[in-house]
Amino acid sequence: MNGHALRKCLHILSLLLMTGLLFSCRGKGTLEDSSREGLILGFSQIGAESAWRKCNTSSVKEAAEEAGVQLLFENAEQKQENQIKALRSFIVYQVDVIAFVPIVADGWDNVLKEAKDAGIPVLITDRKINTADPSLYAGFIGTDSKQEGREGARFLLKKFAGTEKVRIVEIQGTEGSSVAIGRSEGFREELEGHDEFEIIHSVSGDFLRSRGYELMRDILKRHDHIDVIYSHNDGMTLGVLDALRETNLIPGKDIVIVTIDAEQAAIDALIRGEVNCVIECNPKMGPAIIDLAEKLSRGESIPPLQHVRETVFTEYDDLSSIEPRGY
Ligand code: GZL
Repeated sequence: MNGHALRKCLHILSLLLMTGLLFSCRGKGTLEDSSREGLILGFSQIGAESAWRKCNTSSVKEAAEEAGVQLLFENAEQKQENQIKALRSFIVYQVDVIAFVPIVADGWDNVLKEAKDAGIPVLITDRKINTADPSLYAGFIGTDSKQEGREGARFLLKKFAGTEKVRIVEIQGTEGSSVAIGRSEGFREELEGHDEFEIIHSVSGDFLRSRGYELMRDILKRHDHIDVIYSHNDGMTLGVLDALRETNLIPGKDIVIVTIDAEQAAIDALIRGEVNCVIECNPKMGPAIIDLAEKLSRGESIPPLQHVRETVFTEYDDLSSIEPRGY
């Protein structure tokens, strides 16, 4: 048997074992009886691509532990197909509630129909999905990415008031993700009618620091005059700063930088003057997710859409009072 066939068999065997084990430790008889332990929540996380994501994961795990919720946690390693497999395994296991971060906005209807048919409520968190059937999930809690984009544009409108020409480079997040779409749309909507602002280059860095670095080196070869970098997350911004350190350009002065997430490293860069505006995107939604999951497990309805509280930090603020970010 060649290596590929062996890997295939092992994969199938592991899936059967997982399903078998899951059934054996749950057993049909225990699903209904009162001896069953508390809420069982299946959670599919997209990966660990940024400090923000790692904090988001910790927040969910800590909140589940605090609440005595049995958490089945799956890391999809940036692949939608892994998330779909995870959701299907949660359905087989007959969890009480499913929660997940959809890495991209499209392609969820089929698996959500399977969850609905199995009578398992689904909570969507952090990123949104596109679907023609809103009955496929119980509700959403996460960040308002369009508002984040608007805030970035508002800062630039203030910073460059009266300037004739402002050349902007946009480094976007994961293509097809609701947050990259929202941050692009909100930013552009706010700049509408201000023709002095021109987006001269827009490219996806997939929320990764390494891509931010590689892209910035390439962009500097293509454009000899850049006024602003608008980066969809701090991880990519740190890569941009890595690249700028290899030049004689002074970040925050020669090139204005707007970034989103508000991880500690970005706040530190703001305090050093290397970054000009940091828009908070709050990853600490674990307690709210657990609270909503518990409501769903009791058959209660939840709000269809909830945005977490977020703020903006800029060079115009008193930066000495910013609380440690914790991520
Ligand atoms: C935003 C979240 C994004 C963060 C990135 O809600 O989905 O994903 O901005 C993370 O840091 O990778």
